[in-house]
Amino acid sequence: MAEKNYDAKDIVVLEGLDAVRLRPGMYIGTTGSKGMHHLLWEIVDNAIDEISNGHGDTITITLNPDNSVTVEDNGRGIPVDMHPTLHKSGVEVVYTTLHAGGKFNTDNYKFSGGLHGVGASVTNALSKWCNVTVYKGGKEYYIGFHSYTDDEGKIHSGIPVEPLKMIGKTDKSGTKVTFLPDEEMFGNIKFNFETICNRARELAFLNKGLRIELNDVANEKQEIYHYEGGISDFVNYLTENKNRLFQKPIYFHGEDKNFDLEVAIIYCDGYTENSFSFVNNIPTIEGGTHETGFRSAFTKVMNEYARNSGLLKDKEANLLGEDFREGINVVLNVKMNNVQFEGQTKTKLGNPEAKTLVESLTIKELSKYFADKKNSTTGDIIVNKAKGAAKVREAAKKAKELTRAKNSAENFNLVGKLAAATSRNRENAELFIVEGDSAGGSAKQGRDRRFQAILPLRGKPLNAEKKRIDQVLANEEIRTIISALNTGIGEDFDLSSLRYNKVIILSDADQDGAHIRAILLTFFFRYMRELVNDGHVYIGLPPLYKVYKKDYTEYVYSDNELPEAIARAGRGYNLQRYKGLGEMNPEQLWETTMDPERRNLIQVTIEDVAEADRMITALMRDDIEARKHYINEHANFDHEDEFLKNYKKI
Ligand code: 28F
Repeated sequence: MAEKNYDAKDIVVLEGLDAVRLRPGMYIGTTGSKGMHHLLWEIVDNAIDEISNGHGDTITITLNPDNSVTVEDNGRGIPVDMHPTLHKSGVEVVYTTLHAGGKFNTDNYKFSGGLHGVGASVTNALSKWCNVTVYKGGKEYYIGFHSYTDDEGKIHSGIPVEPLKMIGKTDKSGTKVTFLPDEEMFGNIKFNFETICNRARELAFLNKGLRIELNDVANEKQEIYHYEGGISDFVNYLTENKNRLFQKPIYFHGEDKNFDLEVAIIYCDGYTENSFSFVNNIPTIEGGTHETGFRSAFTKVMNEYARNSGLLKDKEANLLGEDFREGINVVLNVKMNNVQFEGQTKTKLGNPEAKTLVESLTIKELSKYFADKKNSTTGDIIVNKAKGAAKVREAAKKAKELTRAKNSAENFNLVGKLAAATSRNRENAELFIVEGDSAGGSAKQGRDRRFQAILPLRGKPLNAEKKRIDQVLANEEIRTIISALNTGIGEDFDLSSLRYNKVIILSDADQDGAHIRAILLTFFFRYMRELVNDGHVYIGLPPLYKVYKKDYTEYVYSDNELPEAIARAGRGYNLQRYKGLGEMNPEQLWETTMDPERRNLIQVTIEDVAEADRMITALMRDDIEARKHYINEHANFDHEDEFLKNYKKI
């Protein structure tokens, strides 16, 4: 597409900045840490837009010691000329006008990302101050914005201190922005280096060739992300801890007017599907039309390949989509205009044209890929893997029919282990899944039986990562959980049948407990993901210590807090260390771990599905050595462990 060179007059003007301070949630979702990080991503998105349109290649993000953050790119620099009717520089318009930007004019940039496309003015509106430097045409320009309180006590933010001015000469080209989030708005304004690293890595994978440098000045940390392989490198990264069935990922790219598609595929020896899709760099966690289009095209092309190569005989039935999904790892990257997001968390693509375009482009490009003889080994591996899956599917279907009657009788017994709650109200109902019979016994006695149900788990439930669905279903512990929750699993999962609003995993604070917890989370992640996405899964934290004296008791939940608790207790204190839940009597278990007023819960949220998946894969590996290695590097099964760090503490 011919690119139009535009200037300040092209900026579309819609609204003023006050709206943002008034209702920040509308623009950045929350005023918590996630919302604050959003301020940064708005700026980074603009830099990415510029670079992905062919101008520049590097973005640097620097966390400064005063909590401000600097983003710089080496693009063309935001336009500095005067807007003809607003009589302000292009930079000032972009930073003070809501919805300002070429984003709404498809002539300017082919596609535009932007988490919600609201832009830099939102960041400015929610910052204490914001400084912008533009390097353009041999000159350096500067404008500063700040927030202040007027005589009537009203706060004004994003106000230019002076108009844009030329401050010197330069041979650089690009834009540099530094801002300090407003502490009154966000409370804690510390950026999280690791969170930023994870998203920056993802952005570097999704935008081949883009270089992102991250610096944490105070902690002297630096990371650089740059992938010439783009999403092919991404699927390799995602499957680093798995056994791949072929070495080079399938990769193709296809385009149509205002539509770009890029797909990378690799198969591994497991049975689960791992698909990650993105639209304009935004993860579409709930999938949508682009995924649907891809699946149908992939199944079609692979069946054609299977027939043409003689791997599937005339008399044999076509392989199903689900057969091709076992062990597949896909990254689907779409760039398009006018995206519509739907679904519970607005992470599902709704545009109907995305289905047909992804479908036709995939059929075209993937057929081309397999027409090439040197890719036939890969094709054969995939078809043979799918044939294996189809065989098991047929066998499982027969077995299921045979045992259906028997199962319904057994399910009844299984739930017999469950100490149900007396009230039928689901709203505040809680299910505690408790490690071990003795802790289970204490929990049954200590609970508030009106709304708390207890399910004790003997032994370790089966590792859901390594098994096919029929084996998962055959496991007694897992079946007990499924029947207690009442939702069904996998494709049949139905959230509206859920009997408990909170599902709380209670395991010991040791290696075994962590393993059980990881297994349960893997199971929920693989077979009841909606339960997790919808925020029903929690981890209960039992205390690690009791500090006590004659008339004084304090429970301590982490090693960090212990010294302070000891200081509070003063001289002559006693210290008890809990090795497991089983050491607590029913009253203690209630006071410390079950009473909604006093307990500590961690809500399991999968904000970063890709990282959670990598972690789960690593933790669940059969290969003990690799697992140990991973655990040593990343996790110490404390309450503060790495595994829990991705999950939000409530
Ligand atoms: C550190 C953050 O924001 N980089 C940006 C550009 C470049 C242009 C531009 C941006 C004009 C009409 C808005 C330059 N020359 N980094 C950034 N680099 N915005 S933001 O244009 C702004 C649009 O609506 C640019 C010619 N065309 C565009």
